[in-house]
Amino acid sequence: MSIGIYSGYCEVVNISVTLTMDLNPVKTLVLIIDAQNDFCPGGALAVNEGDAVITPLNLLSRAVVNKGGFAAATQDWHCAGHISFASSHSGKTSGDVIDTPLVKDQMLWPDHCVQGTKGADFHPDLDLNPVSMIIRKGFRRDLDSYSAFFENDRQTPTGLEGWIKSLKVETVIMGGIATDYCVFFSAMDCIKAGFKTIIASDAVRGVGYPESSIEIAISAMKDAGIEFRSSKELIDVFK
Ligand code: VGL
Ligand code: ZN
Repeated sequence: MSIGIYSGYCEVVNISVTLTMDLNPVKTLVLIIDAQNDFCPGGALAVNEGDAVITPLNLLSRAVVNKGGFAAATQDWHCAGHISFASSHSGKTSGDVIDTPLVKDQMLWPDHCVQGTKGADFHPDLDLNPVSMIIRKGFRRDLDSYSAFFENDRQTPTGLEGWIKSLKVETVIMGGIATDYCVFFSAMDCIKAGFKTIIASDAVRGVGYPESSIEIAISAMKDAGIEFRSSKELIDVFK
């Protein structure tokens, strides 16, 4: 009798795991966030092991696109003198936080991802062949953008949401840089827009400033219903 109850419980657990990973590739998008030179070792805003996201993202986007799904990439794309650069504000240094006319609590950064520079290019090993949409953000001088969906005034759209919805995509698998900034804001906007949102857990790396920002971002994403899966686990679904 008790064995019967126990096996019933196991079945329920198994079913819920299967359902979570039952992804329709045709309704799935891999969204690659800011896999650019300036966020990788040697770059202007280098993130520890930033380049480690490239291989799992290449494998994921290829696997999903081969099964009829989609891949898109964001590109941080600032003009020289951008408002998010500490160098644009006298007496300020990167890591300082200021209020700007459009954004309260804007963090200041070293000059990075300046349009047309090598730092703004995608990492040379990133496979752009499966990528059918590149969305550039943060190109207005007076407005920064962390999220792939809305700029830092939280109301100016990038247009990505409409593109994704027009493709009837339901699930977005996300990875890239930085876990605690552009990935975080993108993933939070993504789930808010109604997409099932999954982070490829081994395909993200974070800035880690201020202290604990990566851990805080991950727990806030989990609280919001965003799932975390290894890229291998995700790729296996599309085999
Ligand atoms: C990013 C800081 C400034 C990011 C972009 O890609 O996470 N972080 N610009
Ligand atoms: Zn930026």
